[in-house]
Formats: sequence, structure tokens, C-alpha cells
Amino acid sequence: MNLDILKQATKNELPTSRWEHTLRVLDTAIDLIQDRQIDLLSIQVAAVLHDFCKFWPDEELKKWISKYELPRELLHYHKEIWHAPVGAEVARIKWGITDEAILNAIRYHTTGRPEMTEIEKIIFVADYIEPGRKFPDVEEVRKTAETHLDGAVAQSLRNTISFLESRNQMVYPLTLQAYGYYKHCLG
Ligand code: DGI
Ligand code: FE
Ligand code: FE
Ligand code: FE
Repeated sequence: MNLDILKQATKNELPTSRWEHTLRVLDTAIDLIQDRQIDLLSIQVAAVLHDFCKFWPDEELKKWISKYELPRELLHYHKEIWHAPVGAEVARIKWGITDEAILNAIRYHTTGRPEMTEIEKIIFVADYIEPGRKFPDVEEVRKTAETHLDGAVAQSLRNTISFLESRNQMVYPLTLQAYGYYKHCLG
């Protein structure tokens, strides 16, 4: 697993602004490791690959969802959530990554899930707070993330769910389950 090769391949796959987002997620995720016992390369690989297929055509994402037997219910929700589970399959098939910790960090980076591992939470939060993000209330989440990773997960989920509800978009059940699990961590 050579990080430079993965970086170059991801860079080729994404428009410049999305590649720059990826680099900021990479830096932010490394910062969030703090003194946790987490393998640096695992975090780096997950961060680099997390949005690998963000710009794939919908039809291609749908093909992967059926070919690799991903949850069919994904297709009933907004296509914005497809690139995460498909991204995990791409990491597995195309890049030969077998480490489930990395694959799950990619797979759940958009929806979250209950009982996330540390690496999943770091990628999830880094994606939300990287310095290019301008979401309302993101500053509060950045502050929380300095001391309380689970609290930052809860705040990110809360903000995303209220954003989706304000636009009358359906929220994927796993996102709601994740929020149910983490909401006691809200400050
Ligand atoms: O790929 P990014 O833009 O870096 O970020 P992301 O993968 O975390 O989120 C992509 C989009 O998906 C974002 O606009 C919010 C949306 N989203 C997150 N969770 C859900 C969701 N959309 C729906 N419909 N349901 C969800 O549960
Ligand atoms: Fe994403
Ligand atoms: Fe992202
Ligand atoms: Fe907590």
C-alpha cells in the first residue's frame, strides 16, 4: 500500500477543489489522532480514498451497488450517500485494501453508524470540520473535536440531519441510528 500512488490516483480522479478538500481532510485527520493509539498509515489511506468516487456517474455507482451486493435501500435515498459505500468497495477491489478498519472508515464517512471505531470517527469528523468547510455551526464542532471526539460526531450528525430536514430530504436510517447512539454526547 503506497500512499503516494494512492494520492496520485485520487488526484487524477477528482476535480481540483475536491482533491484540495481531500488533502485538508488528510491533515485534519492526522491532527485528530492526538495521543490515540491509531496507525498513521491507516488514517492516511482512509482520508486519501474517502471521496475517491464522489464524481463517478450515478449509473456507475448503481452498478457497483448491485454488483457488490451493497444495501439496495441505498438506491431509495439521495445519491450523495452512494460514494461512501462504493468507495469502500473500490478500495478493496481496485486497491487491494483488506484492512476492515480502513474500509469501514471509507464506508461510513457520510452516514456514520452506531459504535464507530476511532478511525471511523476521526475520518467522519475530519470530513466535516476540515478548514475549507463553511457549514453553519462548524466552528462549534471544531472546538468540540479538540477535546471530545464523540461530542464532535454527535454535533456533526445533528447539524447534517437538521440541514437535510430543512430541505425536506430523506435521512438515511443509519444516519438516524448513529445520531440516536451518539446524541447523549452533545454538550
Ligand atoms: O463527500 P463530502 O461532500 O466531503 O461529504 P459527505 O460524504 O460527508 O456528505 C455528502 C453529502 O451527503 C452531504 O451533502 C450531506 C449528505 N448526507 C449525509 N448523510 C445523509 C446525507 N444525505 C441523505 N439524503 N441522507 C443522509 O443520511
Ligand atoms: Fe464524501
Ligand atoms: Fe469528503
Ligand atoms: Fe461522549
